[in-house]
Amino acid sequence: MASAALVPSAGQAAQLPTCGGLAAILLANPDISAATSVVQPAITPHNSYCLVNITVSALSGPKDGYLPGQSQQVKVGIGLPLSAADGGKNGTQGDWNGRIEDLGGGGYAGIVGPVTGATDAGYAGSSTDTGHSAAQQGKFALNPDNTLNWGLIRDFAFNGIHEQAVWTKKLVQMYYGMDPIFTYWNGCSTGGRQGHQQAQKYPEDFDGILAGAPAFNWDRFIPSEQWGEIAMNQEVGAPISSAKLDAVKKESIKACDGLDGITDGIIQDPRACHFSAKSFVCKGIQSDPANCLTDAEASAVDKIWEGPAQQGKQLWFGLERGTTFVGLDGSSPFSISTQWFQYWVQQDPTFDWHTITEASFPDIFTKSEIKFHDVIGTDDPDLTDFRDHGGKMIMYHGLADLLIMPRGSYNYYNRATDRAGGLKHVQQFYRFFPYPGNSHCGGNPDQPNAPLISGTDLFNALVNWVEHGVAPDSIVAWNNPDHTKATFNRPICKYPDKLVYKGTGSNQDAANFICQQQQNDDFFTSQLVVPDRGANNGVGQLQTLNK
Ligand SMILES: [Ca+2]
Repeated sequence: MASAALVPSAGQAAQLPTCGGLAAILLANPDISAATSVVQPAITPHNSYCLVNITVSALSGPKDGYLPGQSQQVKVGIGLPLSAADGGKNGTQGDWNGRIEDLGGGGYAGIVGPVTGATDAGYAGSSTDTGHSAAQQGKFALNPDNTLNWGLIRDFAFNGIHEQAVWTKKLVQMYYGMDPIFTYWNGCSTGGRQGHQQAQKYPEDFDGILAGAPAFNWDRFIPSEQWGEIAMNQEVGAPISSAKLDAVKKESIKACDGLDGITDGIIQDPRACHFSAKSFVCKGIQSDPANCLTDAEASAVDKIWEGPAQQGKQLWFGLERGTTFVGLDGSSPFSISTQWFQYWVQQDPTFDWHTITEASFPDIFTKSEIKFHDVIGTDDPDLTDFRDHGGKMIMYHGLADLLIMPRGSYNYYNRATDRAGGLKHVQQFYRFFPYPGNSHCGGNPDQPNAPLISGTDLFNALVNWVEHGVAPDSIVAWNNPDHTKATFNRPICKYPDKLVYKGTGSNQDAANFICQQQQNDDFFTSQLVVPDRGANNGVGQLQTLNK
């Protein structure tokens, strides 16, 4: 449950430090190696707030996994709505609404992002670079002698976000003289993995977690991001042209749009779509060769959709049909997975991914899993402590995500369901909202009628669940961020509930749909993957949703 609020008396409030005074107090702490604290002026559309930048250096040297003489350098930026002492007056204390909203990162992190998304709404909010600079991309993990820097890896995987949570809370206590009433996490992609990491490893830290398109299962999905390039290299000898990939993507949407009963340009559940690129092979002289595929190209595209497998057993998931190939299967591979192979798995900056074949892929996939599952897999399905703490978590994922395979989210959610004792138990504290036709963390370029992920609406639903006990069964979404310009709005149903058209009225209006409650997921058996060799903690075993 949330910490009890302690409202400072007038006398206490008078003794609280101003923003400018926080840095000196912070620098007296031996774990803080750098600190600044400066009031940021209001610049339209942002309110004025106090920005505290700190560097946490609580760990150092070989005993903590760093190089000799190297110390932890976790940078955290913390935004604090102005306290009463700094002239704030519109909230629980000054301009502060009494709550924290910590914000997640993207990719390999490395950036202290803006915090005005939190402060403008009255929240104290923060962001961390997780201990390294974005300029290094994935290279930070490898020391000059090609050994792994486990200190920096652990900072990226979990220490950085924990320090972010701890120090944001400390700053709130210092600046406002009271504990936060409620504490939230909000992140997508890497931020979605970080949210799950908090729930799994630091279950007391947050009352509510919003986690989108999570980059969990990191040790398995990151190498799988390169699978398409490996398949194209082997089957075709080069990347397939973007025009051809675009054409076969459009064909897959056309083929599978109607499976859900409504021809609206949206594939409601791409797991129902089994369109094969072989039906898009050029047929004689009538075909336009730029608008169809060779046999070899069709074989590669089917492999991209099916995902990597070993002797017929699924290792990980592929891109969903209807998803653009430009993120992972362009003229050059996705840099996060290329660097993953070079700097993490092989520990060899000269490693050339072209040497990986379809046949050797399972070995390098397994190597990734064995080396990094425990540090960054972030797929522990046991959320008991988070549940017992009173935590609530909402996960969402666009079903046309061009970078992170949505079936990884179904897979984790099903494992968490099994561990929690069944659907009705897991839904008490953890709900999943799959967004048809949406891309990575939002957007719907290929299925433009698809109602969009709204981080704001999802976050508000989370707050309502945490603070008022209203568990969301559905979230209404629009296909334009400006709702007055939207042509479609639909409810997004919590998984595994089904969107059902009532049979009368416009099928572009949310009012004419219901979310039909389901006790089971018809497509679940298609999500099985081979057992997780990193931890052997239940992945791939048939689990029972229907308890
Ligand atoms: Ca449809």
